[in-house]
Amino acid sequence: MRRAVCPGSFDPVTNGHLDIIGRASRLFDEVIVGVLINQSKSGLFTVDERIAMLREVTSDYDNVRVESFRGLLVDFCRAQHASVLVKGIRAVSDFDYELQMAQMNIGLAGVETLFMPTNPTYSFLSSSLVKDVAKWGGDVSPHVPDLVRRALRERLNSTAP
Ligand code: COD
Repeated sequence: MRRAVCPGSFDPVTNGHLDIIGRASRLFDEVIVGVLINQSKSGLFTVDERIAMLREVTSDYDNVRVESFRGLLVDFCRAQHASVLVKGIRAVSDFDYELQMAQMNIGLAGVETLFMPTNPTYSFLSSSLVKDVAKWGGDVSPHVPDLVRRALRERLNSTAP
């Protein structure tokens, strides 16, 4: 079985993430979305909340499941019997660091990284930008699923649409 991991913080999931997950699901038999538990960085949403949102918005994909992980990503891949990571690349600036991580991950455990160019519609999109726009009452509806837009509005107590 060809199995891939799409890792990230997903705080929260955006349409850019979803585009990569959906495209990966067409290339692999199974895709595991890995949500990092980062003890040194508290997010806007808890890991459980991020997972719940991800499960809801990927529920149409039969071959996608969502799990959390802590520690090294390659250990998570090993535990999931996945030998490929799928990462979205938005711009050249992403590539520098992603290349370093890819080389480290193949050296650590032979885990390959497949870079997928972002859909141009989402090339500027990040969870941080979305949170900032939502915080100040901007409209994030083109950038996140509706469930995430509502969760952002509630969490940030914003007057955004
Ligand atoms: N379009 C396309 N792809 C996108 C977009 C977009 N608009 N936005 C994000 N993405 C993709 C990127 O591929 C990104 O890698 C992924 O989605 C997740 O993005 P984020 O922002 O939610 O998550 P990050 O970048 O914070 O996640 C970083 C990891 C969790 C992958 C990384 O920190 C990690 O591997 N940590 C585990 C510890 C470890 O193994 N460290 C050693 C690494 S060598």
